Amino acid sequence: MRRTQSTTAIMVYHLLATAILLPAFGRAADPSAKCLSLKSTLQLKNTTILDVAYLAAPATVSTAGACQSSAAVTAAPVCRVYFVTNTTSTSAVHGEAWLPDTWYGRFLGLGNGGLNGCIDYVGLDYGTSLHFATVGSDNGHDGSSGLPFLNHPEVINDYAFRATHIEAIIGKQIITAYYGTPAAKSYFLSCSGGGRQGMQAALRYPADFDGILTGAPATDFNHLAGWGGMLSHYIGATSPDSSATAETSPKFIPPELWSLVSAEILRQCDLLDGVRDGIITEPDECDFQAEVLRCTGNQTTGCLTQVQLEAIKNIYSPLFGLDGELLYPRYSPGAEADLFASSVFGGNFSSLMADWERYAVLNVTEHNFANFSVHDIALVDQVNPGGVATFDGDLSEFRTRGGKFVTYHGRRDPLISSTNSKRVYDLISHTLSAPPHEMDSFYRLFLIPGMGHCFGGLGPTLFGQGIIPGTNAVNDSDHNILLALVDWVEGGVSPATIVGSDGNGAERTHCRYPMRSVWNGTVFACEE
Ligand SMILES: *[C@@H]1O[C@H](CO)[C@@H](O)[C@H](O)[C@H]1NC(C)=O
Ligand SMILES: *[C@@H]1O[C@H](CO)[C@@H](O)[C@H](O)[C@H]1NC(C)=O
Ligand SMILES: *[C@@H]1O[C@H](CO)[C@@H](O)[C@H](O)[C@H]1NC(C)=O
Ligand SMILES: *[C@@H]1O[C@H](CO)[C@@H](O)[C@H](O)[C@H]1NC(C)=O
Ligand SMILES: *[C@@H]1O[C@H](CO)[C@@H](O)[C@H](O)[C@H]1NC(C)=O
Ligand SMILES: *[C@@H]1O[C@H](CO)[C@@H](O)[C@H](O)[C@H]1NC(C)=O
Ligand SMILES: *[C@@H]1O[C@H](CO)[C@@H](O)[C@H](O)[C@H]1NC(C)=O
Ligand SMILES: *[C@@H]1O[C@H](CO)[C@@H](O)[C@H](O)[C@H]1NC(C)=O
Ligand SMILES: [Ca+2]
Repeated sequence: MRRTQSTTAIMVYHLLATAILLPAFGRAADPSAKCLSLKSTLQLKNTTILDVAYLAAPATVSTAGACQSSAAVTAAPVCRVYFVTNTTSTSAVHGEAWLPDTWYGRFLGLGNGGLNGCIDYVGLDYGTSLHFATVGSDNGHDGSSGLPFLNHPEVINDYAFRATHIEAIIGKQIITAYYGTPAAKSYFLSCSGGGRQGMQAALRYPADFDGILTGAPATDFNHLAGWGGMLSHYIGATSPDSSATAETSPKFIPPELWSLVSAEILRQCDLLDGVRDGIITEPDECDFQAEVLRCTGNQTTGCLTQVQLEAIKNIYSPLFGLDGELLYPRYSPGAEADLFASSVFGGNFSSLMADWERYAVLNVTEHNFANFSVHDIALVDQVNPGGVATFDGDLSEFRTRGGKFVTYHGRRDPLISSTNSKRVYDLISHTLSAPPHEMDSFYRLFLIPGMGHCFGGLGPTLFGQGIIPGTNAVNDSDHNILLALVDWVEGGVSPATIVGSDGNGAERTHCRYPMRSVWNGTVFACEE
């Protein structure tokens, strides 16, 4: 990664790039002085500039408030502008713009994760390392809890749709003020909850971004949260902050039995793709039969009781609503082995669902989740706070404007089913009457076998998604999905595949849906 290079090397690189490649943009004569002058010269509607600082690379950055654990080292020298924009009299969005000395004329907006409230420092660092003027926001509240939503509908609106829009508006204005020229192209990059924000932007503010890159998007948000609640319910969890109740429930499945379940899932399904490597390339084809793990005779350990078998059966079945309609796809077989799965099956009731239902739907601080059911989900659906659902296939305006949308999803994602991303693709395709060859002209979904939530997992899962440091930030569009999007938007070159690396030399070509990843005896190739 570039961050490991010396500052001198970075400076030389920048000077070369400026002189040879970038006559139109590039460095200010004295970036530090120019940066600091923004403190008094920036005048933006409804906005207060809280701080302006020039940061040479590397530097450590931290912020006050509930997210203060978020800190980062900058990969490139930047002008950092910290601002707050009032969105109404009872809500405001805090944000940071990181403006690299060497700028390639591009704006990159960032999202957030889960219910948070935390500026994405990894994304700011990543974006500026690739010379984007990068802007992140706090999504309208501070911290990871949903408590700020309680009796604050405008804070919910910021979370559901407005913070990203404000980030785009204010971000573009700051860029114009600093560089003296507007951004030529605008991009959005985020994962998980931020993936939902990206989709919401395309639906609601299709002019905000020319290119949108989302990972593991939390689309169909109310049903995703409700599904999380049902997964908790299946294993006997009743409270978001105590695992005691679930661990004593007969429905609870302790870690050693999950290991048994995972081993059995692999025994039944690993070879479906032709390679025994621990990766189930297409989990939707894994028809996992748990019966073989049933306790027999006087066996009491290393097996599942009838009640536990019921829980497993529920977990690996789709979730249907009161009228038999599909609410959310099933849990992906194999995903239970991912590190983050313990936050789903560890014994606490889903904090996403608990916070959302208490603070945004019921407007209470206390609620007993002992009898959680699809009735709760129906209520959440009915209120749909802030229009957060984000399950709408009408991307026609975004497409008509020439917007490009790239999305990816790990097939071993333990928090958000990758099958839901197929479902969203199919929804858009159906809504626009666009078969795959037409979808290809503006919307591409890459499914990543073995990958967990946004990153990590098994196999070659690094492709420049930027959600963690060291995500393979190479300047190579085949291996970097963000730069592949740039090529598509600016050069008309659409990404046919994306190549993942494992950091140790192994690679795998990841396919775009509905193509399939097929082993031909030597490599996995993409086939219709
Ligand atoms: C934003 O709102 C706060 C609180 O209502 C107020 O004190 C501040 O002056 C407002 N800022 C701007 C720029 O309007
Ligand atoms: C400023 O905030 C007010 C509400 O407080 C809003 O009506 C107005 O549209 C905002 N202006 C801009 C440019 O965002
Ligand atoms: C990638 O490298 C090419 C030259 O090979 C250069 O023109 C381009 O600006 C670089 N892009 C980024 C984002 O660094
Ligand atoms: C019960 O367990 C004992 C000791 O492990 C074993 O010898 C016996 O055969 C078991 N009985 C049945 C019915 O499986
Ligand atoms: C359950 O929640 C408590 C309180 O937030 C936390 O300390 C604990 O680690 C959680 N347990 C699991 C298994 O996630
Ligand atoms: C909670 O407040 C929201 C507005 O934020 C409202 O739409 C909803 O109906 C309220 N819920 C109840 C149960 O009153
Ligand atoms: C849950 O349902 C059971 C059985 O109907 C009932 O006895 C219990 O009081 C309910 N618990 C809560 C918290 O509503
Ligand atoms: C499998 O695909 C690779 C890459 O396209 C190719 O080089 C190789 O010859 C193929 N192997 C077989 C057995 O078709
Ligand atoms: Ca396999």
